Amino acid sequence: MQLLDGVLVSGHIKEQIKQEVIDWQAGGGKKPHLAAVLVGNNPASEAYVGSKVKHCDELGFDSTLLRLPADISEADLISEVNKLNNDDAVDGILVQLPLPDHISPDSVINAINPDKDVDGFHPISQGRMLLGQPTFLPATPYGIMLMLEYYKINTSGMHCVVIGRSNIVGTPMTILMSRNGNPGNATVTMCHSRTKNLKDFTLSADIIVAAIGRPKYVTEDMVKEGAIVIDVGINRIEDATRKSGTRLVGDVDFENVAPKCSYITPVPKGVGLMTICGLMKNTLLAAKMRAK
Ligand code: L34
Repeated sequence: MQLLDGVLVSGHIKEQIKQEVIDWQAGGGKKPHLAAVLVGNNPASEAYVGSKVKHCDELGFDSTLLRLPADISEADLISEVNKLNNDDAVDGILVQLPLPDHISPDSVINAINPDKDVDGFHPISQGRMLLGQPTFLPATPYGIMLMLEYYKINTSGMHCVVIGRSNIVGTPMTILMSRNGNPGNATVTMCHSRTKNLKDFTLSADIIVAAIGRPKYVTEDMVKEGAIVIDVGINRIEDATRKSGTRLVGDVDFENVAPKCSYITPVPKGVGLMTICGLMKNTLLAAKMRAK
C-alpha cells in the first residue's frame, strides 16, 4: 500500500506555482489576486478560507478576504459579488460554501463573472468542462487529477466508481475520469444515496472516489484487493482522547481499508490540500487570461 501524500504533492505543486508567479512578474505581469467571500462564521469555513489566504501570501499572490454577516440578504451578497466582478484588481472570486439557508448558492454562483470563477462552479465553467473545452476545473476534482498525475497512475481502461453526485465533486469527477486524457479514459460508474447494492459496484472498482459526506462509510468488505481509493470526505467526529474533543475522518474506514489498497489518500493531509492547489492554479490562470 502506498499513501497518496497530499503534503508531498501539494508542496511540489506550490513550488511550481511560486516559480511561475516569479517568472510572470519578471515578464511584467501583475501578482494574481484572489478575493474570498466568507458569509457568517462557520468554524470549518473559517479554517479553509484562512488557509486559502495564507497560501496566497506564501505563493506571492494578493488576496482580499471579505467577511459578511450571516444575516446578509441574497441581494446584498450578489451586489458584493458584483463589486468584485467590476474590480479590475481582482482576478479570482470564490464564495465559500455552505451559505446560510436563506441564500440560494446557485443564484450567488451564477452572479460570479465566469472569467473570475476560480472555483469552477459557474454553469459556464461546468459547461465548458463537460464539452472538454479549456476552463477552470472545480478545485477538488482538479486537485485529485493532479494527484493521480503526480504518481503517474495510468487510469486508462480502469473501472472508476464515484460515490456521490454533488455539482462540485461527484458529478465533475465522473466527467474528468471518463474523458479522453491521462488521468482519464476510465470506465465510470456514478453511485449515490439511492444506489441499490452499492457493494456490487465498488467490489469491481479499480478506483473508488468516495465523496458521500458520511464518516467511514466505505468499509473493507466493499473494496477489491489492490484498488486505488480516493477519500474526499472531511467529517469531524467526537474523540475524547483529543485536546479539541474532535478528530477528522474521511468517508473511508482508512484503518481497515488501507491494507487492501495499492494506493489510498489519508484524511487529513490528502485531498483537502490538493483542493487548495487546484484553486491556486486556477487563480494564476485567471490572472494570465485576464492580462491578455
Ligand atoms: N466555494 N466552498 C467553495 N470552494 C471550495 O473549494 C470549498 N471547499 C469545500 C467546502 N466549501 C467550499 C473547500 O475549500 C471543502 N474545502 C476544503 C479546503 C481545504 C481543506 C479541506 C476542505 C484542507 O485544507 N484540509 C486539510 C486540513 C483539514 C483540517 O485540519 O481541518 C487536510 O489536511 O485535509
